Amino acid sequence: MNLPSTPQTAASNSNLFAALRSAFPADLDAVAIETDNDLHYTWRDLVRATAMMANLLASLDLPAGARIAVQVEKSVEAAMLYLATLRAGYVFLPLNTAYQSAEIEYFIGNAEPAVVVCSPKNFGWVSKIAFKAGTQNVFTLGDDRTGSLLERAVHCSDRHTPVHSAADDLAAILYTSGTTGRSKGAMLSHGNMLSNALVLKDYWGWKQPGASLVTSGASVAPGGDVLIHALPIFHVHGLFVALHGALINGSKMIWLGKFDPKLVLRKMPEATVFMGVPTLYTRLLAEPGLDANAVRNMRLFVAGSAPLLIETFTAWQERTGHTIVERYGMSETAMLTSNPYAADARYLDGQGVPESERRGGTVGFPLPGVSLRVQDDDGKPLPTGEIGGIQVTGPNVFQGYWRMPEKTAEEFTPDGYFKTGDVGKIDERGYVTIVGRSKDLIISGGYNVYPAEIEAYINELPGVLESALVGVPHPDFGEVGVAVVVARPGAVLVAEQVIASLKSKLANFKIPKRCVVVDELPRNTMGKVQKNLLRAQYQSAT
Ligand code: MLC
Ligand code: AMP
Repeated sequence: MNLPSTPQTAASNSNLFAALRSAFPADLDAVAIETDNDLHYTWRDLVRATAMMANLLASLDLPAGARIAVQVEKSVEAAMLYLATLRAGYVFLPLNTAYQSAEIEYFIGNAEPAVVVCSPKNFGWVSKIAFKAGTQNVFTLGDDRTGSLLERAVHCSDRHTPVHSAADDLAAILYTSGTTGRSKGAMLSHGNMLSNALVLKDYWGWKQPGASLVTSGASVAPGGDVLIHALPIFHVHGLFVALHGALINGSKMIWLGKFDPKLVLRKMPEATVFMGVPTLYTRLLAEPGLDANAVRNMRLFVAGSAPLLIETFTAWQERTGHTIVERYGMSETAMLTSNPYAADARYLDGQGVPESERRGGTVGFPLPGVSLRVQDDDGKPLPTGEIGGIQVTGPNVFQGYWRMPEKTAEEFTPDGYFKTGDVGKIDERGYVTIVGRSKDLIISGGYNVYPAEIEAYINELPGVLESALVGVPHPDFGEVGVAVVVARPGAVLVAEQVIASLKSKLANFKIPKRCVVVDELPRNTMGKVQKNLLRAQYQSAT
């Protein structure tokens, strides 16, 4: 199997922005991004605006490795800020716009960013938190090209040479909540992300501008792939897989501020690639207009971030004639596995057969360069078909958790494999199937919810003795949280009030969709709460 080449020599620049920039088309005046409010950005706009923002960052005299924390609504300028941070050699720290003040306080206190960029409407409370934590520079950026960041950047030069970065220099920190309730910052390097972007470009057969593109129905002339970008840009899926994918191929993007199934359907005839979490696919399937004609120019549908139900996979095939490519990844590793894009003699299975089949219910094969194995709790490798913990290694695997060396050491095996916390198996043809998680995690609409974090908040509410949050199936979000709460002796708890009190404290996607008050939680002989019993009891609770 041939690996796409990654810059290796010490002298070469592994700066991710430099690599993405070198893939921009020769015609810099071609449209790179078209937005849902009809703005058109050329490749030259991307080059110039990221240079101006990089010069602004450089003018701030930040220390090497400075973190740039960003909590802003999705916009092209927000993506430019990410690229400018890479270009200037600093470390990007994206934050979900749903996070509330207590969550932001933790991230800023923990990461100690030198720069914080927030939405203009949040400047009051975010700047207070940032200044208290010692951050010197707080800018604003709106989703309508407003804010102090752009006001300052516009006075900076539009020429900038990307800094020289080594492959293991940090490029981003992504916070992933922890099983103990404390979020951990996963440190990703330029090399981690560049290697992953190059592998996916090849593996998913991205078609460059200029290529004549024959899809299942008609041929799309001759601009190459066009990506509908409908995901948020503060997590791996939207920020890395989708954005890097288009940029490293010089492909145009149709940029949607928010996922809207009707708008996606309207834009599909102009596009060839779509990426989404399973909820996006189920919401698209609910649109009567989704049929083979609507997707006639599409080449590739990718799903991930949460399990894609086989019903969704099959319904999509029946309605559109397209087979979704399901892939698997995580913040700590970017993409790990993918179902095959097409029969390709370069990618052979163990028997020398081209890997041509996209299998529903599986996440496909380890990507080139990724080594994936399944082990039991004692660290013994398991034979084909047996279920155990999934462990991985490869150039995409992160550098460790920010300022948590012990936690980092715990999550790696002595021979350098990262323990994903996912439970799965590998079949005789090499397909990986995820069957569950050893980490106590709920994935709701593609967002991770860590029960320990929510339980800690619930337990602090007046009148609460203890609580357990369990994930139950949900037709739209895949899985949602149900809070099971026990009142202190003599206290009266109202379920609706428990939920209402959480709303001001936690991001909206973390709010349990239902709360039930019970006399006691079921426990095993060791005293551990039996969440499996609660899951079974409340599985049709939402
Ligand atoms: C919104 N709500 C959610 C939710 N999103 N609740 C649970 N889970 C979610 N994901 C809440 C809202 O606050 C609201 O509550 C109610 O549910 C209905 O909201 P909505 O209007 O339907 O939500 P919407 O804004 O349309 O958002 C839904 C969504 C969004 C699916 C479009 O959640 C989304 O963009 N998800 C994608 C997440 C993603 O990019 N994940 C990638 C992670 S990277 P109320 O009470 O206010 O009415 C990763 C690695 C990898 O995992 O492998 O890729
Ligand atoms: P995050 O920490 O937000 O990056 O989420 C990563 C987790 O999402 C993984 O550890 C998996 O549990 C889950 N995940 C990602 N893709 C898939 C998939 N295709 N199927 C099942 N789970 C997935």
